[in-house]
Amino acid sequence: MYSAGNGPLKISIEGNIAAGKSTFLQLVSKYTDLKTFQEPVCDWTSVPLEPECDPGAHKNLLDNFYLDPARWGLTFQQYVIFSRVKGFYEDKENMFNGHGAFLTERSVWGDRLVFVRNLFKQGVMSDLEYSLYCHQHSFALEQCPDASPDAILYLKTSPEICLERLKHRGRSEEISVTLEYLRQIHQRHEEWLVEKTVDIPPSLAKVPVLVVDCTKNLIKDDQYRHEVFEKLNCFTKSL
Ligand code: DCM
Ligand code: MG
Repeated sequence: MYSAGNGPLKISIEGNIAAGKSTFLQLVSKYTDLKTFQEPVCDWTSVPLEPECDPGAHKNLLDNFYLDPARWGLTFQQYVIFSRVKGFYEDKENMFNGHGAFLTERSVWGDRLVFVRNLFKQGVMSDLEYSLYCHQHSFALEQCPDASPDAILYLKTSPEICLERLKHRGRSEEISVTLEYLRQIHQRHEEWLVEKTVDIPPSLAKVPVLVVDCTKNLIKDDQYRHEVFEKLNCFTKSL
């Protein structure tokens, strides 16, 4: 079992948009005693404006991002990192209290190595923007090493199924998400977590990764869900 010299074990669930991460976390909460934390998407869809701007008003940054990624990509991704690190500080007691392990939906590394790297590779983020982001990201992690995961659970879902699930959940901001974009995000996950062709710091390269096929429906298929939870149980025990 993981010797928690620096607190409980933090497992990050990584995976494509609408891969089934939130559903998986709900199942984990229902069937195991592991603590879970969902991604703070509502922080991104409702950013409070300063009283000087428009008292009480909120802006939807996720919407801005999807409507104009070149204009809002860097701003949005900076806010994503900020909200994740802030969450670690604010929830620290709750997160780190009395639990041997907990699961978070995505991590600061998925943000950088999947989404930001993709924006850069697609030419949506410039060299300067990408470098600014990486400098800030590295500094934020030096200040808050707790935000880095100890282990990763990669929910691997085909981009075609992600698109079906995305349409089914019907988040209004994501109306412009295409199969092509989901394929890019899938490929960035594969390069990082399966092919291991991305340059990453040695501390991250040591982090164990469990890959779980999430193309099958874990809610409907009881036997498969049992199998997956058994795998997860062995994985957490081996850490
Ligand atoms: N998202 C993003 N960049 C990140 C993290 C998330 O663009 N670094 C987006 C992808 C989805 C939404 O936020 O539109 C989170 O949804 P999901 O729960 O499907 O991952
Ligand atoms: Mg989610």
